[in-house]
Amino acid sequence: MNTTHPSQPKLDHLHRRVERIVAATPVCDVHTHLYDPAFKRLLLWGIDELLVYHYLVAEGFRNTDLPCDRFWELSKSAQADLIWDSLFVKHSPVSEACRGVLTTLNRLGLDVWKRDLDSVRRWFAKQTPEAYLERVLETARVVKIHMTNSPFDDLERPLWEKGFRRDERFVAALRLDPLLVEWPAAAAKLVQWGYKVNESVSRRTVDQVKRFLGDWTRRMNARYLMVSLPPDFAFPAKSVCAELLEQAILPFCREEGLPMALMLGVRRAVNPALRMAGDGVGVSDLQALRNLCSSFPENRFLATVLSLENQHELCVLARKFRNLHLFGCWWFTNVPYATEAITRMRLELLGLSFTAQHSDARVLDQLIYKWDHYRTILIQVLTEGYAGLIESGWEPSMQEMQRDAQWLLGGAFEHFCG
Ligand code: RAT
Ligand code: ZN
Repeated sequence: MNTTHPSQPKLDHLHRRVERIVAATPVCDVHTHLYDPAFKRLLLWGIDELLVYHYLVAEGFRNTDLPCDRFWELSKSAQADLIWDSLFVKHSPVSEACRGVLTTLNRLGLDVWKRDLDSVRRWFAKQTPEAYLERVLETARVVKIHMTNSPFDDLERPLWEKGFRRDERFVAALRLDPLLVEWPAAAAKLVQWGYKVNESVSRRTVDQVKRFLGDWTRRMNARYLMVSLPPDFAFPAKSVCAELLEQAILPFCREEGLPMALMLGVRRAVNPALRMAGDGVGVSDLQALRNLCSSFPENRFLATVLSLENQHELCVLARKFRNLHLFGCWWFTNVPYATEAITRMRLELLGLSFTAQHSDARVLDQLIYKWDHYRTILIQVLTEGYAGLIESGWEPSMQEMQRDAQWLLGGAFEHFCG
């Protein structure tokens, strides 16, 4: 009987093996804010974009007395200078978002230790968007990118309406926040676009919203629909959000066979002066998600939660409902402290039936660090999981480990979405 604890050399060997496998496994990134290159300037990249990422802006404001308004009046490169100075020069850049910039530059072969922002800028000035895209995808080993696409976004809508040649690596996801959380302003837009809705959730409104969803799903070839919701989201409820979800969106998803992604727990504009950096988090009442999963077994729900406090309850919920698929460690939980705990908890409670991570990248280059840092965590957690199996007398083969890594990094998601 082979039940002894694996020896240290055996554990080291296992770790190296898992490391090689996870490093080589291509990622299907299930949620980002990146755009198909046809959107030109909407696909952000380069050092200044990296430095003015809203995760860093929030941290930068903690180290300066500059009034918020003055910061927003500055040019992008002046904002980037300020952030560089306050977060990288005056203090060691140990936060996850700061370290991310360094990992990215380091993996691209730049000498970050020189602390020379000008030379970094000169390096980026020599890159072309086309070649740089290939380089980043190759370095990050990302093969498919899900975008976040909103018909309510005035910058992206015109190109969708005009049509363009798609890059097949960039997959669309239809984002519906304004429709569900900014009614009746969204109703006014729909009317303007020729959908005859009224402010109440009437039969006609429901039909017209479904027509709107159909038009945009087809136009984008969207893989799933998605919304982010505040902690007090309730279902069922006498709210436009709950009623539109029940009467228009979920029936549409059922008819079209599309999953609905729910991102729960964001408190928007906690500090509006920080603009995009001003959103916060709250603990969600997951009773709403439970009600959705049990009332609509024919619907498939993708879910992620922002609050650390909700993670365990979410895992247990996923054990009860196979129409619920968990994905990623979202935003404020995308720090090693949390990703390690969340990934381990999911693995121990759900086995491999979840999608380990999404990058949420807003700047192309961030794919490099977000996946580099997460792979390190996944290697650690998987190694421990396999060590436990070995201790129980079950030695996983190389092929089995490769299969598992593929599953966690996109395979399970593709399977769930159908
Ligand atoms: O992570 C982020 O960049 C946030 O600003 C949000 O975009 C969040 O991920 C979302 O999709 O709402
Ligand atoms: Zn996002």
